[in-house]
Amino acid sequence: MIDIVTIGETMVLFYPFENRPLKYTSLFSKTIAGAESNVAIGLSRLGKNTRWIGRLGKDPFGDMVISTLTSENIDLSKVIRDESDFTSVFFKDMNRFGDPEVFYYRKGSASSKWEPKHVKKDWFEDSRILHMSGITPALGINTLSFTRECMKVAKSLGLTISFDPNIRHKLWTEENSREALLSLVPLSDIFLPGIEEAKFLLGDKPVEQLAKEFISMGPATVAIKLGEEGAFGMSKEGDAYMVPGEKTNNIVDTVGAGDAFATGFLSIVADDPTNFSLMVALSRGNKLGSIVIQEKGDWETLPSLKMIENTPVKSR
Ligand code: CKP
Ligand code: MG
Repeated sequence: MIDIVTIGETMVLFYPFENRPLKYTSLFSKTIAGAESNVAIGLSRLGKNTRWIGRLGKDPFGDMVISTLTSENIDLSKVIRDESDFTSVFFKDMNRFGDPEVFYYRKGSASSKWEPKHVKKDWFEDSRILHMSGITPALGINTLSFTRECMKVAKSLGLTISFDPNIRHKLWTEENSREALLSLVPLSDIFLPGIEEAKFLLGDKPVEQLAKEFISMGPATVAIKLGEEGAFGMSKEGDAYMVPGEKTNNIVDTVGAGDAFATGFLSIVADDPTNFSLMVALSRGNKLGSIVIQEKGDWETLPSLKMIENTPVKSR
C-alpha cells in the first residue's frame, strides 16, 4: 500500500557555497529540489510509503535525482527517463534575510512535456493520497490538462487529493496562473495555499473569509499558511482553528517551508484521510515548517518521526 503519491518536476539545485551573491560566487553546493519530491522525502522520513512520479532527462542530473530519492526510500517505479529532453536546474541567490531569489533553467525540460495521455491508472492503484502543486500546470503547453487528468483519475480510484497552489510568478502570467489554479481547486479535497497565494487568488480578505470561499468551491479541508504566525484551517463541517507558529530564532532559508508544512499536515492525514484531526495536522505542519527554514536547502533538514517527537513545542 502506498500512502502518498506525489507528481512534479524535480531539479538539480545549485546554491553559493560561500556567503556571496550569485554574481560573485565561484563555488556552489549541488543538491536536488522540487516541491513534490520535497514532500515525498519528508513523508518517507516520517515512516510513510511514498511514491514520486516525474519525467527526467537521461542525463547525469537525472541520475542524481534518482540516486538521491532512492536513498530516501521513495518508490520510483513509475518515473520516466526521456532520451531527448533534459533535467532542469535552478540556482538560489541567498540573502541575509532568509528569503532567497531563485533562477530557473527549466523551459523545455522533460517535465514540461507531460500530457494527459501519459497518465496511467496503475500510478494510483492501492494508494491513499495524491499530492500535486500548481508548479506542474505552469511548466508546459499540456501540463495544466495533465494535472487535471492526474487529479481526476486518482479521485475516481478513491484517493484523497491534496493540492498546494505554489504560485511561481517567474513561470507564467498572473492572469493565466489565477485562472488555471482556480480551476484546479474544486478537484482537490485538501487545499494548502499560503496567505499571499490565497489573496492573489481571491482578493485581499480576512483569512476566515478566504477559507470559507475556498471551501465553497469544493475542498473538504483548507489550510492557509501564515508564515511565522502559524496556520489557519477550516473543514467543510465548519470546524475552524488558528494554530500559532513555533518560535524560530534563526531564519536562514524560507524556500521549502510550504512543502515542509504540507509534509507535516499530510503525515497526519495519511493515518486516516477521512477522519483526521485538523488541529493536530496544522500543528504538525507548523512544526516542520519551522524546522526546515533554519538551514540552507529545501528538504535536507526534514526530520524523522523520532526527532519531532523529542522536540518540545515552543509557542510564539
Ligand atoms: O513553496 P516552497 O518554498 O515550499 O517550495 C519550494 C520548492 O519546486 C523548491 O524546492 C523548488 O524546487 C520548487 O519549489 C520550485 O519549482 O520553485
Ligand atoms: Mg509553497
